[in-house]
Amino acid sequence: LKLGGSVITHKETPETVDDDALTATIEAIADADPERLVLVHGGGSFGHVNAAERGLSRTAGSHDAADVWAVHDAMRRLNDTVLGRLHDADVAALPVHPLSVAARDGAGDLSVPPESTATLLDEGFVPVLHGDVIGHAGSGATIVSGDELVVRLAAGLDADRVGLCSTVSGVYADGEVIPRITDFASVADALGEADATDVTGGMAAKVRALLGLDAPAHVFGPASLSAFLAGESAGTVIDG
Ligand code: IP8
Repeated sequence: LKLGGSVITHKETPETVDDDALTATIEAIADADPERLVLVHGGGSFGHVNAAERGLSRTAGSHDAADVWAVHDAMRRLNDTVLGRLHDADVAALPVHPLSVAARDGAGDLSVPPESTATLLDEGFVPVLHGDVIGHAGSGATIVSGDELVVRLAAGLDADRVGLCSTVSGVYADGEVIPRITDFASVADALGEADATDVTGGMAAKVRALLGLDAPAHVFGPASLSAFLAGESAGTVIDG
């Protein structure tokens, strides 16, 4: 389950957690008490400002440890807050920091070795990853987004289901949430495709990546989180 940064932070105020939204989200997770759950959260008002100030993106890296640390530190502090709240709700959460496990090769391809997350999961813990900075061959360190981590981990862990909880209720076409997407061609027009150039994590790229997974992915808003955790369909189901 990916929790979008805009769900758990106030996006317009730097480094501010949205307390009410985070509490509601964690209550939904604690109440559902799923048998196996991996969480990934985005940055929202954490991480992105530092990344922009220091010129870091998924492709533009830095060899300056101070740049890399500034972004990681912001994301780690948000992760600490999320972890603390999960513990308060008796969820057995433990952090997995992508900086320490993931990397990009010289072509920019991401690898997220799943062993650490898989073992924690098998042992009954709830691993919690986050958007981060990671080593990038030839470029120092670059940003990895929560969405990228979800796609890689879902494949690496052979996930049954994937959930992407953000502030939108699903994937939209003509002002309506599309209930189900089974192939890209049927939604390309609605998503305003320009996929080859879409490196910033737009919806077209997201849908395409999720269609490539074996597991169905649900894209939904916070109001549908409990339904998703209960095994029901939520928002748009992307199932290639
Ligand atoms: O919000 C944040 O992850 P995202 C990544 O999922 C940063 O894009 C800026 C460290």
